[in-house]
Amino acid sequence: MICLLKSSVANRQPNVLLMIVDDLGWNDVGFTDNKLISTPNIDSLAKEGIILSNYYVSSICSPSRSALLTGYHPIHTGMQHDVIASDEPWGLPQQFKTLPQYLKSLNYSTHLIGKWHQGFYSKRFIPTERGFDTFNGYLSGATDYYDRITRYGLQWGLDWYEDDTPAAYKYAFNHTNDILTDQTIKLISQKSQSKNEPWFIAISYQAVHIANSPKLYQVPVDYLDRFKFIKDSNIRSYVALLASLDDSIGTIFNHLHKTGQANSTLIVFTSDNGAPTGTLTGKDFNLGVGSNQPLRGAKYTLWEGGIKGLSWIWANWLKSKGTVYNGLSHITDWTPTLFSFAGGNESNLPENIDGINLRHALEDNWDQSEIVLRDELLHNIDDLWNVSAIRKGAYKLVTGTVFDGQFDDWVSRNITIVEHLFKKISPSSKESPSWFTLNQSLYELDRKSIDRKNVLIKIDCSNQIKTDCNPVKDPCLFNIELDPCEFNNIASTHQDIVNSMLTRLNEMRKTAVPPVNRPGDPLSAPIHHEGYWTWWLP
Ligand SMILES: *[C@@H]1O[C@H](CO)[C@@H](O)[C@H](O)[C@H]1NC(C)=O
Ligand SMILES: *[C@@H]1O[C@H](CO)[C@@H](O)[C@H](O)[C@H]1NC(C)=O
Ligand SMILES: *[C@@H]1O[C@H](CO)[C@@H](O)[C@H](O)[C@H]1NC(C)=O
Ligand SMILES: *[C@@H]1O[C@H](CO)[C@@H](O)[C@H](O)[C@H]1NC(C)=O
Ligand SMILES: *[C@@H]1O[C@H](CO)[C@@H](O)[C@H](O)[C@H]1NC(C)=O
Ligand SMILES: *[C@@H]1O[C@H](CO)[C@@H](O)[C@H](O)[C@H]1NC(C)=O
Ligand SMILES: [Ca+2]
Repeated sequence: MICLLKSSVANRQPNVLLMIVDDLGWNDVGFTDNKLISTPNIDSLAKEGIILSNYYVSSICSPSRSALLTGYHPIHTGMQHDVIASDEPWGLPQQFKTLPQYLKSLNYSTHLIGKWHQGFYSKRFIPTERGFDTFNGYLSGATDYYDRITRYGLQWGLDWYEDDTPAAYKYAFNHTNDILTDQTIKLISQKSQSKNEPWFIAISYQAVHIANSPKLYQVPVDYLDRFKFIKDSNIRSYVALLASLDDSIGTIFNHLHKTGQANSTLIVFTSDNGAPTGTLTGKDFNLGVGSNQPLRGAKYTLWEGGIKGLSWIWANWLKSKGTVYNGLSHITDWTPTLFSFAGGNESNLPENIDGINLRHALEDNWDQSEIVLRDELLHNIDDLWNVSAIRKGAYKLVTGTVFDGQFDDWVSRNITIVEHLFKKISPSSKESPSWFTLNQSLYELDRKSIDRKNVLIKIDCSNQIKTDCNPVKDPCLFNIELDPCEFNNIASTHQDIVNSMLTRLNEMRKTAVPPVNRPGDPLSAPIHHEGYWTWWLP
């Protein structure tokens, strides 16, 4: 009986819409119970879908996206150290099959819209050579939100492509968010004409990354005007950029609905790393005014603020909609999970893939006290920066630090907001376009779920004991379940656990491959390539 019911919902391969948000902090969405940030479209889908409350990503872009795309931990692909700078001749090694390649083997059409950041020095590394049928976006890690120009060092160059064709001029002077929304909507419309072919669209937002450093955020004027009452101009721009991101997600969801495809589409939302907070703490790098509050650390660090990701999944047919998945999960899990949702047989994935298929756990809302899919999670081992962290059950061990510990603290973003003004411009999730659609149409909405307390994943760290931790000198140990904000280093009283976790780290270190990083090459300079950042080696 149960089998029959299941097959009736899964008789068609679902479309997959993957939404990747860049540098989004834990405290930058409403569904973590933030009272000062409003992301009503994201929140309605999150609350109506399944929130992954113990989800981890890498601390920076290129490693995180490589893990998302391959299902392999960055220590196993050579992507574990730093990001790919625009002038550096390296990228995600080709021997690793990508999620779009797996999905193509199941007859999906595959599309990437937005940021790549997995290497482009040779044409072999660009999205259309790595599994995507089409690509519309930029290759580097950060770029201008309007003029399509990417700066790296002293070099400036254009960076926008349609597949492998330079297309910066065609898209110049529109805001990236508008371009990505518009392209996604066009593609979704096209797809509604060919209903039998399942599709995979990855929309990889530029928001809420900074533009070309040291320039921070660029936002359409009408959005800025909405937030006039926020005094700090960087924070005002950031909040406005978040609002435009949220609107994009609402617009895209409603377009799925209008074209009759929302019912047959699985939506996955993920951040790629924690927010950089350098601007808030007066630094001149790791710039940004995002917030990981109340978590410790920021982008680049292996503290929770750098690696605790934001993720949810929504599909109308999921029986467990409106719940929270509390099991430990990792960004590598999406490749096997989405392959499985798409009808793939796990035995066709490489045996040594690191990601775990969460499909059944998500679909059936497994009670984590009974089934533990993942008890251990390696955050990273980076022997060039001498930093590592690993999780085992509730415990987390941290060794070393990056940038001399400059981002090891708890950073609070101080938004002074006039509450009644904020309420006026910030609709609750129940007033958002996504909610309107979910509520008005026949999406089997569980009306109780949106209000249910347990869908909030608020982290409370008040009243914590603080114990010193100097991870450069000695490993620090935390009980993340009791102390999610890493205040209380319990290494000295739990030496046995420290030792066994160090042993485990060393075992994992032996399975690591050397980082594939290579130093910058002056021949990459756009001045040699008609003003574009493009592939410059065979
Ligand atoms: C993919 O399409 C081919 C050709 O139409 C077909 O033989 C094959 O069964 C399809 N594979 C899947 C997984 O649907
Ligand atoms: C790009 O900007 C032009 C001029 O303002 C506008 O007409 C057009 O609709 C914009 N395109 C998108 C995709 O927003
Ligand atoms: C998956 O593949 C294995 C090995 O080919 C096979 O034994 C198994 O029946 C397949 N499972 C499904 C659900 O098709
Ligand atoms: C990492 O450790 C090695 C060996 O102790 C040392 O030579 C190197 O300078 C360290 N690197 C950093 C970035 O601290
Ligand atoms: C936040 O800003 C207000 C007003 O400027 C100030 O009174 C308060 O001390 C600040 N709080 C923190 C934590 O910086
Ligand atoms: C979505 O599918 C369900 C059946 O699973 C159906 O009852 C509902 O009417 C569909 N909604 C829309 C908007 O097509
Ligand atoms: Ca990022």
